[in-house]
Amino acid sequence: MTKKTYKRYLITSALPYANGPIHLGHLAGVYVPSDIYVRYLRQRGRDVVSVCGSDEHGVPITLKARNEGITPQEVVDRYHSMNKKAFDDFGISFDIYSRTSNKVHYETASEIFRTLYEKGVFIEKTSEQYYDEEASAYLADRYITGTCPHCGNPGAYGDQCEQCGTSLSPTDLVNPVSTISGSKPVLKETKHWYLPLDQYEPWLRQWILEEHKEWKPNVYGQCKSWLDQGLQPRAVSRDLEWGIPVPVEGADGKVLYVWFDAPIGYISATKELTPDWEKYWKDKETRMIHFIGKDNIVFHCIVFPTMLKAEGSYNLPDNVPANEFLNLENDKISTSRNWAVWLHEYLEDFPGKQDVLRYVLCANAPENKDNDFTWKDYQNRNNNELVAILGNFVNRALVLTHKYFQGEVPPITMLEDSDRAVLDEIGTIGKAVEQSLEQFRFREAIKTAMDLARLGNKYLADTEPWKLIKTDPERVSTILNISLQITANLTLLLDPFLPFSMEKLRGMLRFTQTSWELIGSPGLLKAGSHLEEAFLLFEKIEDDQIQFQVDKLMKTREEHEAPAAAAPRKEEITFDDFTRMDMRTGTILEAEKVPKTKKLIKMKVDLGFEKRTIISGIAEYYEAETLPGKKVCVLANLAPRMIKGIESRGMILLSENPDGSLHFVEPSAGANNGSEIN
Ligand code: B3M
Ligand code: ZN
Repeated sequence: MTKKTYKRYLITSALPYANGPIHLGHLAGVYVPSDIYVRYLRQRGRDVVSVCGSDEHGVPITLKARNEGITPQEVVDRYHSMNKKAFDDFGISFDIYSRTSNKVHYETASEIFRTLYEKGVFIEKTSEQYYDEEASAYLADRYITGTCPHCGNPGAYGDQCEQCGTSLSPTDLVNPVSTISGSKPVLKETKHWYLPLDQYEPWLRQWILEEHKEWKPNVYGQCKSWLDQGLQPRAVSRDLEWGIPVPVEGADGKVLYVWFDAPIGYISATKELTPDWEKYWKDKETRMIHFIGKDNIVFHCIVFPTMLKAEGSYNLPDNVPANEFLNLENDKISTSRNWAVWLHEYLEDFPGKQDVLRYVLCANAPENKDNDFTWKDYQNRNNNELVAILGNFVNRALVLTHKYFQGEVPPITMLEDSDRAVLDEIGTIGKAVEQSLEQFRFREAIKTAMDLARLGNKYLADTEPWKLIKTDPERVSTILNISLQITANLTLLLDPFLPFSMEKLRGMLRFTQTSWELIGSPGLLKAGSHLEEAFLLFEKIEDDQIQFQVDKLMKTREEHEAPAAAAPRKEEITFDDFTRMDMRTGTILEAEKVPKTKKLIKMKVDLGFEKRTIISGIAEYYEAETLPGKKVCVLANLAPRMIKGIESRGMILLSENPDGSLHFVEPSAGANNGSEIN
């Protein structure tokens, strides 16, 4: 466990899908924390390797290719180079940014699959899966959509409902539809290989729940809930064209499931980086840590460890400090709605301000719960913290030294008790930051590190060298020496968080050391050494720059939402098509919330000729108690559907606003129950 001392570290960061650019949610959740941690370890002189790369398989990539009419390879080539550059631009200092279309990755993933296959780990099973007869293709994961059986979301995917977060398999969907052709799929037999997670459950319980109680509560809790629900064998192959072919006999047209090959990408990347890769993966004295977002927890804590355990020769992760999600201006970040701040666009609008974003995303990281990024908060943290606290302090220390001592570090003439207290405090802050970083508490770490700049400001305000210079220049010499020592310590302490700015600051100080162990040691800057000219590390961000960003987002919202509400978006139908719908007026007699669901209300509706049970996803907008007596319009000849074990017969007509809110379509007074609507 954590108390053990390790010889070396292997840090992995989730491999982003190469189907789109990186946005600030990715950065905040995974890459800023992993980079801070890696830079910190390097400063401590640890043997550390940081690996990442593009995840180039999976349905999201083929869907993107299909939408744009290009090949999957063209998609991944485009986004691999774009994302590699974005990470580089933001100082995310991976030792390697690889990709899962590499030869070495194909070999590594195939080899691990074959080892498990030969060990008899997999279960081979033939089952019925949805098949699109028009497209002649099996429909896995996101190739199929339908209604979520848990929350009634009509746009749930075959692998997950994004509305309620439940993980699904295609056969769970109500009214499944192929996303390739839009047709209704049929069930057809196919053979796949399954990883029997259920057999590993006792071991997983012991390993996670007993031996890794130190994992973050959000991670531990999610694992516990998976384990408590009972694990099922999980298919690790798919009937798809894009992916790594299943490397055994009789597997034509089948590829490895993307979540089988992607985490192996960490291994392949290490192989590509160094011939010494095995010591990072197999030597017990290496500590492996996975940085990921919360949607990847099950794969990194349960599935991948089971694969590694079954293989037998690899290390398991010692910790998986997953973060929650970052929202943007109170709304979920969404690629399809373009509700995001893309890294490349940020840099166009704020050139040179990588550290500001790194700072804000760390200070406000979604460490234990989802969090919100707002441009206002970005501006405030820049102006009130980076400019007013950090920038202001180091600038005063440097400028005053230039002014009173021609840019030469003045000596300490005599230390007063208050000076000693300040010098001691540097070491104390250093230790506290170290503690926070070791426990993956990055928000706490950056806040404490900034306390050193706060201390510097307070020291200058208390000692007022600008007043003393006329009467007691010797005292000012000590004060500025101490202020410059604080500044040098800041470069050490803040380097993991603000690497670009600290490099500049080291330049101004002509200070070249970076070792973490030096924090708090006396005399980092030698008296008599010369400083470079001072310039401002941070600059104020004005209201109009922030307004520009907010307006840009608001414009996006209008573009994506208003037209969807206004323009007709279904194809023309004939009058006959219309008359096939048997629509009636009715009255709600009874209504009650369906237990354990967020949205569903079960109603009994009087249609005159009969009373029907109908389930509707309206609980977020209407209280069940208020519904009896309400007149409604009902599509009466809709095929019955089982929802949460209840048969729903018919559909109540609702209008949906662009914000998703639902409103009853109500017949006016005088309409009887059961009257036809036409
Ligand atoms: N590409 C999923 C994601 O971006 C996936 C991570 C793979 S890590 C091995 O959320
Ligand atoms: Zn759902």
